[in-house]
Amino acid sequence: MSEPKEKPDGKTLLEIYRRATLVKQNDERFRSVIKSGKLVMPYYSPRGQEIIPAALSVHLDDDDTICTIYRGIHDMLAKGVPVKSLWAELAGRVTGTCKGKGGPMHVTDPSHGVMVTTGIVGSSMPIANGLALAAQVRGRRSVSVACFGDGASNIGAFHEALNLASVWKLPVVFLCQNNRYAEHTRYEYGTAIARIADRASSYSMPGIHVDGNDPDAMWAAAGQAIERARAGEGPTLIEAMTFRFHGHVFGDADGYMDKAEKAAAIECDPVPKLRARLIAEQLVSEAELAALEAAIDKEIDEALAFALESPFPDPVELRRDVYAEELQA
Ligand SMILES: Cc1ncc(C[n+]2csc(CCOP(=O)(O)OP(=O)(O)O)c2C)c(N)n1
Ligand SMILES: [Mg+2]
Repeated sequence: MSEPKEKPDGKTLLEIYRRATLVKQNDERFRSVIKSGKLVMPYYSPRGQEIIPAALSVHLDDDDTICTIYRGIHDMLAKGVPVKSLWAELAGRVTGTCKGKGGPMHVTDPSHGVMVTTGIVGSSMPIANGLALAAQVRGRRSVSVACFGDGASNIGAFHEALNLASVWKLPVVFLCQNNRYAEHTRYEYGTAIARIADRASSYSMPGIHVDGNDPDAMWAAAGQAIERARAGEGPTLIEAMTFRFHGHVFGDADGYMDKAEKAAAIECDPVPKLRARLIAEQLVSEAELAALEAAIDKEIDEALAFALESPFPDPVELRRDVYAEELQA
């Protein structure tokens, strides 16, 4: 597939920055709150990967769906899950998107198209196919996006899902966020092929290998794949190259990561890089960006307070929304 040539306009670029900054600031606060002991939970930082969902989600609306993974807070925030209900859910409170019953590993918010978050590596893809099939059967124009990591592309479900999506021309985008590590395993140790995007040819669909930290390239790649899906032409595999700034899970000492490679990636942090570009291209002033960032911080302050003040679900909720009504005692 040829490199897309189109670029986002100034307004879209600013919106990509807003979404990426929300993810970055939210992540920084989350890690400090966990460190302080105010909240206790497993946390998988998406820091470093912000541009991918920010540049993807500006093409999507609430009817479009995503299925994401434990490291999917960036995907959820960019897709529009309200910060307050996200924090409440992660803290297991009744005011969360799933009334506190999903918790950090299973956030779901259908009103904003976040249909499932899963800790089972590879399982976002067949579920995304199901949502795409539903849209196809109902004649809707919505697109389904499966977010997953590089490690997940070695799971059987990846191959099964790509094959079926291609055979049925499903309106689905397979978005692999290649952050170079699967848990503690470097990419080269676990994956036989240099580019995951090349696997698309086995399933007769376009494969796009893109710098996921480049907002222009990521926006164009996502737009091309989404347009193809909406036009009924079938799925696309996007491999978005990025880097995970922290260890696999909060508290992981990350001694297995290449220190020089990590330092170089942090040096090229895509969020401040985009910030500098917005100013250099005179799309926005320093003061306007400072105001935007302060407003995001305030939103996060309020979300934290809201989550901490909210009650845990009543024990009676344990079985509610779990079994079909008729089967409840
Ligand atoms: C089916 C399955 N196998 C193994 C695991 C253990 N596990 C959790 S995360 C992970 C690594 C996945 O890496 P990748 O797909 O690259 O995603 P990333 O965490 O880098 O975003 C593994 C192997 C799991 N959760 N599910
Ligand atoms: Mg990975």
